[in-house]
Amino acid sequence: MTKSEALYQEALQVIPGGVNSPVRAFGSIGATPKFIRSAQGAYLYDEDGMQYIDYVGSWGPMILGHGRQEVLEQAISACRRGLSFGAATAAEVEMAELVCGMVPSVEMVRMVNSGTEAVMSAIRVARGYTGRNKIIKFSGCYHGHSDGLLVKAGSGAMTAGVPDSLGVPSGCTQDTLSAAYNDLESVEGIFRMCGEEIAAVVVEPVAANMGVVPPVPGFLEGLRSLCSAYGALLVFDEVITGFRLGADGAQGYYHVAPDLTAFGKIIGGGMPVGAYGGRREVMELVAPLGGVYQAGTLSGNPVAMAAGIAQLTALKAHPEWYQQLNGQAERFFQGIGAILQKLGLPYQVNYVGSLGCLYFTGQAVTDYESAKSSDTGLFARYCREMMERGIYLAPSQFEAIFVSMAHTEEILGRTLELMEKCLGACGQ
Ligand code: HOZ
Repeated sequence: MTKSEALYQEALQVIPGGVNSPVRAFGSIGATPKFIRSAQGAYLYDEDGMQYIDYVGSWGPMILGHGRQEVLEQAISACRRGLSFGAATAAEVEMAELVCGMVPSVEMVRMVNSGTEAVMSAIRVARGYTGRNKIIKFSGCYHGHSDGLLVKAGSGAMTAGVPDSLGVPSGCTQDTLSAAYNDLESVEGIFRMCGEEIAAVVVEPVAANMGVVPPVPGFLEGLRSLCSAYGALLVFDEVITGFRLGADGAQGYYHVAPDLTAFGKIIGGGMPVGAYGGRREVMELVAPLGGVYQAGTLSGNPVAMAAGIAQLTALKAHPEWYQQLNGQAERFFQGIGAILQKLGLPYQVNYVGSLGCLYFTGQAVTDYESAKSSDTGLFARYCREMMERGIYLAPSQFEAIFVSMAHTEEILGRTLELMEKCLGACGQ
């Protein structure tokens, strides 16, 4: 028995499913989790000393690669000054100025501890601002695990086949309306029906929790127009795309400005962080300025702020890094396409910037329904093969491949070679 297997057996006794977040259980690919001991650059190392090229990157934040010196040093020196004060710090001001400076639609920002909290709070603000209750979300988009948003959710909920969770009172979801991603008409239909009651449209500008589904041209622009026409707020969930597609996230990439944006993960350089922000007149509703209550002892935690500031400062100072990363990732994803062509496999590769997904379906993937057409059994086999060869992929068809700055051409090339072998093996 490997150390990972032994740890998993132990974990099963005391942690539900042996893990602290469902996707990590590897259940959907018929495997057991690798217990990770350390990480450096593009690599993860498990408790058995196995090395893996990491395409999860802690589900997004490790855009610079693991163990970046400038991030570690700032975090360690912040640790020495104190782990938590539950009081205002200069670092919070610096972080807020950085975020507002990098993302033009964000004039004020509030730090929280996770993406879940960020989206949940942004929606509360939207409801407080508009005085309305209903929200529109999209099937297959995942916005964390708050009650009102676990409706046709992507990510782990989709993998586990339970996109609506037990334990969520129907009262909590009665104001959550679902539309189809990339289908503006489905949104227009809802607005026509009850436009005066809609507080917000919340969307992942690139859906990255049902694999990776880019918005079709006009979709985000259409949402913007509908929200403006009906007096609803447009909320972008940029937990995955923020500071990843570019310094100004998906909203800069697609040139569509939301009213509110939720951030997560990447904003803390790997520490537990989230944030939400947007137009000043809207954010001024947040307590103690306004009547929308939201609070947290660990919000703006000094260690998290230090790591996040270091990462964002580096990204801000090097806009060319995004060009480099996106270019490299594009060649990688095109390389996957070339392998599929060579092997005569009809599968689909979707990508935007350094986010991508290989779907085991012959159908173009543009929404939840088409994403679900992927053969998850085949994905499971492929994923296990890759893992055995030292490539660490998210153990779910419905998560993204994350490429980081630490993935050199050589590493990406080596991955493609192994991928060709695995896809060849799976096709037989
Ligand atoms: N919600 C994350 C994927 N989109 C999974 C987080 C985790 O398991 O760490």
